Amino acid sequence: MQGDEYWTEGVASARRRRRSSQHNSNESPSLPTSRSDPRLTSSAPTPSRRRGRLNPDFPLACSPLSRPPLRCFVSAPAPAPPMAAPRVGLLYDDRMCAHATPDGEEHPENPERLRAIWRKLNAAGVASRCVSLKAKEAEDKYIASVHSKSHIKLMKEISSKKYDASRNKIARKFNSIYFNKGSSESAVLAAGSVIEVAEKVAAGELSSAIALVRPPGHHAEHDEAMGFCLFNNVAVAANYLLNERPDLGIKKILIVDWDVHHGNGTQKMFYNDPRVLFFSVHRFDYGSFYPAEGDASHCFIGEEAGKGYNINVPWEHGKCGDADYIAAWDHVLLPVTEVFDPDIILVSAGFDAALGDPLGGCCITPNGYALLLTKLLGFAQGRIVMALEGGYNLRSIANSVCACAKVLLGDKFTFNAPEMQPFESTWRVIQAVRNELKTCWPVLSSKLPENVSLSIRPSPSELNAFSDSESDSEDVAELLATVASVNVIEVAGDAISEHLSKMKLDDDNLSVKTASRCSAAEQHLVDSVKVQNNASVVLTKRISDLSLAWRSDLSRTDVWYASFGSNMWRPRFLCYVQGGKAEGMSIACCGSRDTSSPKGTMWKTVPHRLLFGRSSTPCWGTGGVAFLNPEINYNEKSYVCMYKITLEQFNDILFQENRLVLEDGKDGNVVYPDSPLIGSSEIKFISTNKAIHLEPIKDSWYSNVLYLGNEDELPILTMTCPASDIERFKSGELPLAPPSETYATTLIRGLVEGKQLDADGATNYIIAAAAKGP
Ligand code: Q9C
Ligand code: ZN
Repeated sequence: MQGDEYWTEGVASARRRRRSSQHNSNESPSLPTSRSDPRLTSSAPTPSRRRGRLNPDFPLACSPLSRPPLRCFVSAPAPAPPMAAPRVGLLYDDRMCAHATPDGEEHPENPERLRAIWRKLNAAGVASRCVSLKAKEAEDKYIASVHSKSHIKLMKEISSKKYDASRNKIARKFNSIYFNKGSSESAVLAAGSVIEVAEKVAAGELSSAIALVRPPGHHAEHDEAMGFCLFNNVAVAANYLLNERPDLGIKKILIVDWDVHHGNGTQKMFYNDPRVLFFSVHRFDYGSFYPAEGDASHCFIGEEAGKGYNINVPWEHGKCGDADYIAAWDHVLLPVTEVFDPDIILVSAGFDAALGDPLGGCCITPNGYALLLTKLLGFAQGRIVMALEGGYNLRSIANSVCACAKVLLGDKFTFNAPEMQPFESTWRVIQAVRNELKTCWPVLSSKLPENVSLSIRPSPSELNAFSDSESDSEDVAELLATVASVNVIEVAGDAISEHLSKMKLDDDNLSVKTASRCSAAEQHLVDSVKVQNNASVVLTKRISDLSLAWRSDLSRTDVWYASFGSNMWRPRFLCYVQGGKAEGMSIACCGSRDTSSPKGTMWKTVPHRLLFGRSSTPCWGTGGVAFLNPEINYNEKSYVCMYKITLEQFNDILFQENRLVLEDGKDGNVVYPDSPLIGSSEIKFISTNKAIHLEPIKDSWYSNVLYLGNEDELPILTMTCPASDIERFKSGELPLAPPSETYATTLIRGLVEGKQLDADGATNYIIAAAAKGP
């Protein structure tokens, strides 16, 4: 089996079947893509033929790179015999909602988290398919296997009357902890509940189980509450199985901690214990991400007998998604798990790496979680216990848990490889982890194929420090390798569909969605979460320049922003306002400070020539991007879609277009430039001079703001290259190139959905512009 790619035939063929129909439905019939039009891609390398998605011979969830073969793992769904449906335990109990902030202050770790998940599981008809379980208190002696006597005493007494006066003060002594009168009971129930389900799964009474518990546990240390965690629920349950229940035959436990934060508590509790393989994948951000201790690094591999039984995969940044996690699974976790051969798997299942989470910043989709879990089901005879840890976007956690529950219930999934690849830093991290552990786990000692290093997208920082290294990017696009991801159609949440219909989008859009990109639909979903969940709004962006006066000044002036490129497609434009990615985009936008929707939309044609120059972009890969020749040319007629937005928002779009928004690495904060590029005086200058060249960003591609006239007394502005660049395009100093397939598709979608042209007309319009040059 070693070195083979394997999966069950049933899954494989179901996937193959789904993939072919999926591919057809991927393109709406009225929208031709450049894929169907060779004229658009003839001179740019087209990676699509090489994508696993289009190649029925490539196993999904595997890198399509064929030499040398990478080991890929796709496991069977539930191993239950055909007649017997898996018995999936689902533990939910109101009593764990008692733990809340003492005076009703907003907090991301609040009781609504459990209720939102529970409501979703019921609405989706999932809860009724599970074996319902109620919470159970943990006995002190079990908690004592990981916590000090004094810690147990304090946690159990903190809610009592005698602490009424000192409770808050004690909470403040801990890091990120609150207590109220319900905390003690909730904490004891959370730990006891994970014991309860773990015991039933270990005993074979249940096939697998989900414990919806709070407070979470993985940050809690031997003698300390921390990071919203009071008792380390998963660690308590693991020790219970190992120490208290030899009768159940559990000798080796794998703990998979996919919460976005490092499971510091759990790591310490089993650091020299070879019976427990602790695997944590988390944001590390070079040591700055919570809990911001160095021991989250990959160098911490365990000690003494436990050496090699602690595995950290520490992301360097906060943008990881399905493809990155799947790469960590395929190239670290699963090979080791196969050798370790656990008797049961406990998942510290935080969902704060989910798309839309206000604390995590990552973008795992429900489908992504479904595949991560599916891959685990192939081990330990499918004995999996999921215990909730973090996860703070109510909608995201509800959909993600629901997807996981369906996986455990054995629902058939179709996994579809996406266009997204892991970040370059993901390969760097994975390679470093393998290196560190290869003496302990020889299965990790093979070198990752060199080509893997090309199946990457650039790092976020490289993208920020906008470089013009076209040849590298071409290689990347050349090898647009689908290192793996999924599209679990069946898992598409009802809430999403519900939302889609509200957004007047066809439900079929769901089938267009691929998991590792934040599709427009998902972005809408995230938007609505922001609107509905005030806590999320506050936490989503902690921007350092809130107080800057220019923002409030410019928020009172409206302008029309005229887009001639991909922003003509509204969902893509909205990414610049609300943040995130629309379908086809390989990197997410941070959005504007003010995320309000445009106050108006209007189409026009302008007397400027559209051209496609440069040869690759961070977002769209190989191929040119649209520019408007700043010179008026009455023989030309270019379409622009205008959005009425504030001048503040226009500046935020300029910042994003020119990659001036930085991330400070901590908690996903973004830092905008502290002064505007276009203030009121620049507006005045523009309306007389028709254009302004932005000297501070003269080397950026869109350093030229053009004035295209007025519409209801507001200036129409666009951003393009300076006239000097047009000369360089003409001389050949700067390359001209047709748009990439995805970019062209986006432009065409904009024009078609904006009702400016029909599909053929739009395709021809783009082709003609690409052919003419400046
Ligand atoms: N700058 C869990 O997800 N954040 N805990 C503190 C201080 C604490 C997260 C931020 C995050 C704790 C279970
Ligand atoms: Zn967390």
